[in-house]
Amino acid sequence: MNAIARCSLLAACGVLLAGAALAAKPRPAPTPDPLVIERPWARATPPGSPVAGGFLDVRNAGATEDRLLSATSPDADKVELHEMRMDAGVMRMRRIDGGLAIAPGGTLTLAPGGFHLMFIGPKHPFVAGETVTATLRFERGGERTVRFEVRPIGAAQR
Ligand SMILES: [Cu+2]
Repeated sequence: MNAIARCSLLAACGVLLAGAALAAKPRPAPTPDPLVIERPWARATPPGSPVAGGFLDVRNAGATEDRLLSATSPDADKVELHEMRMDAGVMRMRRIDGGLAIAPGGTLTLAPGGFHLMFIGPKHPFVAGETVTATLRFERGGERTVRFEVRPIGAAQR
């Protein structure tokens, strides 16, 4: 008597077979990276500039909120998350502590006039046509090292 025939004599047979079928199913493929970094670029600096701006979009294709916490760069003393906004008719910049949320299915946009990465103390001029590097740290997604295309000083494009 083979296993299935013997099993059919038992009241629990259906449950056992269902369990065996589940166990035999292939494992799901690893979840694809839910964070998609798009259009990273930085603005070229005039000589001696103490700061440079970095911009990008982070799309969260996952089902769970993530958060951009911080960044570091080999091309600058440090990198901060900043926000520009109008305050009583004056454009002001402030540092953001605690990171920036990226909703599931949403996109965090870092662009001129809004949120941006501030490269503080560039170790060399940021020259249009070259690239600079920063490692972004996310609450869930871990670290991503991103190369930013340097665009001319007047660049406003995303
Ligand atoms: Cu800034």
